[in-house]
Amino acid sequence: MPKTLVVGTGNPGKVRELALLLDGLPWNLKGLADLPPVDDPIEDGDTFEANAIKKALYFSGCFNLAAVADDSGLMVDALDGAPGVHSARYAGDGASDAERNAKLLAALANVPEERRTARFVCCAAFVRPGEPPHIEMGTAEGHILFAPRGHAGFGYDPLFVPIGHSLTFGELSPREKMVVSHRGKAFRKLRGYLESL
Ligand code: ITT
Repeated sequence: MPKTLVVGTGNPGKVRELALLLDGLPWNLKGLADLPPVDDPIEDGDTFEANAIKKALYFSGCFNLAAVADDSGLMVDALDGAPGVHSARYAGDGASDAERNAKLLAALANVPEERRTARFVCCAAFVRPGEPPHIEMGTAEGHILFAPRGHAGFGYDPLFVPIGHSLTFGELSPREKMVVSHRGKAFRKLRGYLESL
């Protein structure tokens, strides 16, 4: 009988990507929408690793099941790595993706193209009840445009062009994005670990 794996994210964009990345594993995937409602985890760590582990431990504990979670964000060199671990709340609680993107463009208004380098970072964490967490990292290097392009994906995708591409993450198909994305890289490694268990 397949074991159950909680996919611990409340972000619908991540839910779609993790469904693709974890498809076909011998685990019965359960999203938070398929489970009894629980409070949001507290994400007060200073690093992607700390927050990913907190989320996976929290959801594993809530349901007494194995759980995966991801903590991720965009690090912009000209902003000393901001928004970083604060990417989700960069424009305040309850702000939209469009508001966060507008705030990022305003912060970079005077930054020329050659200094608009950035990277997405993802830490994927897996926790089984009673076992230590297992984490995997992935990064995607690229640069930030002067205006959004494309409606695929979520978050900062319309502003981010991965290195070696001319299209943004918002213009690439979900599968094309996964080939080069931070989340694709982290979860392909985690997938290998899950297959080895
Ligand atoms: P969960 O904690 O419920 O998973 P969240 O959106 O709060 O959802 P994070 O704390 O990891 O997740 O915040 C990550 C933010 O970084 C996310 O809300 C986006 O704004 C941004 N981000 C992360 N990965 C991204 C991606 O692939 N494309 C665009 N933006 C991304």
